[in-house]
Parts: sequence; structure tokens; C-alpha cells
Amino acid sequence: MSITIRHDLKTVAGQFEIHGEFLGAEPYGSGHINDTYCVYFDQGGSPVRYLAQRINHNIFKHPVALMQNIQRVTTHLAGKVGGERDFSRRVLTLIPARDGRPFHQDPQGNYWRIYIFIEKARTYDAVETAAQAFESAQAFGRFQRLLADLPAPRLNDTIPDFHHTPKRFLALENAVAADCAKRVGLAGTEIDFALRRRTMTGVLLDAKLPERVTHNDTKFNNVMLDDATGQGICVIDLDTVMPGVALYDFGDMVRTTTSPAREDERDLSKVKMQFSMFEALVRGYLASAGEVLTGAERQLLAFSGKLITFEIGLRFLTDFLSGDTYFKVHREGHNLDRCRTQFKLVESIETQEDQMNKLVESL
Ligand code: ADP
Ligand code: GN1
Ligand code: MG
Repeated sequence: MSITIRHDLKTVAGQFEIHGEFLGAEPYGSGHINDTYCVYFDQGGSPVRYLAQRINHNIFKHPVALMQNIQRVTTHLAGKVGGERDFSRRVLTLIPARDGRPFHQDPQGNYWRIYIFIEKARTYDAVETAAQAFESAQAFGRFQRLLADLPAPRLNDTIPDFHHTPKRFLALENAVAADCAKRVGLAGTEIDFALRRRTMTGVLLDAKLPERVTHNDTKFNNVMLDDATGQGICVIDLDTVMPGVALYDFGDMVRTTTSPAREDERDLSKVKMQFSMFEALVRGYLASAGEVLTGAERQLLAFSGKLITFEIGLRFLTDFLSGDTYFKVHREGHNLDRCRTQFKLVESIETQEDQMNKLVESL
């Protein structure tokens, strides 16, 4: 097993309630924010793996409050699915640190957590079938529904104004004005595209939709699909679970689960909103969360896909112009490539929005 890693995972994992002998660790997954590792232990002669994460505390400024949210949410969900078959694969389970806390802080100030590894399931960076779209939307909808009765107090805001699109727009305008990485000249087309769409940024906020417990990062690769059945078995990546609007979640599903292309695809001809995928998302989401949605929320389902795609495009563009300080990048122009796929998808949604709305009305 290759061990080309920056952190001492043996020492970190040793701080958690895991028995057996440490075998090794390797970087894992393709998230843009945290550092994720798969950690192997020998337990009674068999290798068992765990999922360890270093929380990116430059982005999540209050890791303790964040872990408090995750502990409350996973405990609540575990109470709901406890009786189901195979329940330990249906909800993330935190391994406690040896001092009883749900995380460990290392001497360098990094915050770590370890989860049970969900076996016989995986995430996908790009959607392949409408059945997968249905399953993921149903799983995220169910997640929202099961958390609707989370007891008070309100969850902590792990990133304030995370989906406040007008503020994301303003951040782009500021980045253009500052041009601190001298890249404005490289992104004129994308900046114009964004600036022409200012009016849509306030629509969800102005609609005064109800506040709910939402996931806020419902990327297709944040749900694990069962290898054998394809079922959306477990919603993961809970850092941004906080009070929000249901449509932030549905919108991000449209963004990440209707186009066959990866988020950083350079051949933009591959990027498109596939109607069959949208239909599967709506059906899956309504099957699990439909009962709790208001009429206003239903009416804005298609719009939310356009808005959240636009919003994440704004964020990629802002980060490109600011010198790539937020999202992990793996090549030159990576954030600009990501922005371009988002804006291409916005255009694709714009041309199909009427039919998308008609479909929602018909269901
Ligand atoms: P990021 O915030 O960086 O996106 P994630 O929490 O989404 O990090 O984790 C990154 C990847 O690790 C996921 O896409 C998934 O493939 C894998 N992963 C996360 N949690 C688990 C788990 N408990 N069991 C198995 N795989 C997991
Ligand atoms: C980040 O952590 P990850 O890779 O699932 C980001 C999301 C973006 C997404 C774009 C905390 O999600 O908001 O939509 O990248 N998470 C955070 O791919 O900013
Ligand atoms: Mg993720």
C-alpha cells in the first residue's frame, strides 16, 4: 500500500478508539476541501479500514461547532434508521477520540475525525444512469425529511451565508476590481456572462422560503451508492449541514447530476442538462421529501438548479481571479475550467427551463 502522505496518520489514528495494529494509510477521494485518508488496521488477522479526515480549518473556522453539528445530526439519523437492516451503512458513524470527544486536535492545531468506512458502496464523480440520479435525489430528500424534527437548538452555521447568492456575486465583483492575481484578462467572457445575470441572484432569498435543516453540498459524489443494488445508501460530507433552504440541496443535485461531464471537463460540448436526469431527480426527491415541500418550493425546483449552478460557477471564477486560495486545484486554470462547465450548464438549463417547469407541474 502506498504511503505518500503529508500527515502522520499512525499517530492521529492512535488517538481514536480503534483497536488492532495500524497497517497504513493512503489519500482517498476527490473532495475539494478536506484531506481525506483511508486508514487500515489489522483486527484479529483481518484488515479493516476507516475513513480519516483533516478538517480544513482555513475554510471551516469553528471546527468544534462543526463537529457538534455532525455529532447531533448523525446521532439523530442513527436513531431513525437504527432498526433497519444494514443500518451501520446507512448513516455516518463517528469513532470517538480516546478523550471522549468526536474529534482530535493534533499538536499542529489540525482537527481530525474518523468514521466507520462504508463498505460495498462508492461515490461517483459523474452520473451514468437515470437510476443513479433517482437514487441520489431520494437519499438526499430522505436526509432532509429525517432531520426535519431535529430537536432544538438550531444547528451552528458552519459557513455563514454559504448559499447567499447575492453575496457570492458581490465577491466576484470585488475580485474583478482587485484583480490580485492579474487574471481578469484571461476570463473576460466568463465575467461578462456572470455580470449579465445579476437579477436572478436574489430570487430564492426574496421568495421567503422556510428554513429547514439542509445538507448544502449535495454533490453527486456526496452520496454513496450500494455496489450490489445501486441504492443511495448513505449521505456523506456533513460539514455544511446547517439551517438552509431545501432548494439549495435540490439545486446542487441538478448542478452535479444532470450533466454527463465531470465538473472540470474541458470539452464543453459534453456539458448539458439531460432532461431524463432532471426528471429522475425530481421524482426521486419528491418521493422522499415531497410531502414536506410547500407550493412555492415546488415551483422553484427547476430555477434552483439554474441558480445554484450559477452560484458555484461564480465561486470558481472568484477563486480563479483570487489566485486559487479556496478550492484545491490540480492544474493551471483548473478553477476557470470548472467555472466554464458551470456556465455552460446554466445556458443549457436556460434553454430547457420551460419544459422543466412543465414537468414539475405535471407531477
Ligand atoms: P470532501 O469534503 O473533501 O468532499 P468527503 O467527506 O466528501 O470530503 O469525502 C471524500 C470522499 O471520501 C467521498 O467522496 C467518498 O468517496 C469517501 N468517503 C467519505 N466518507 C466515507 C465513509 N464513511 N466511508 C467510505 N468512503 C467515504
Ligand atoms: C466543495 O467538499 P466538496 O468537494 O464536496 C464545496 C461546495 C462546492 C463544491 C464544488 C465547503 O464541495 O460548496 O459546491 O466543492 N464545499 C465547500 O464542487 O465550500
Ligand atoms: Mg465531498
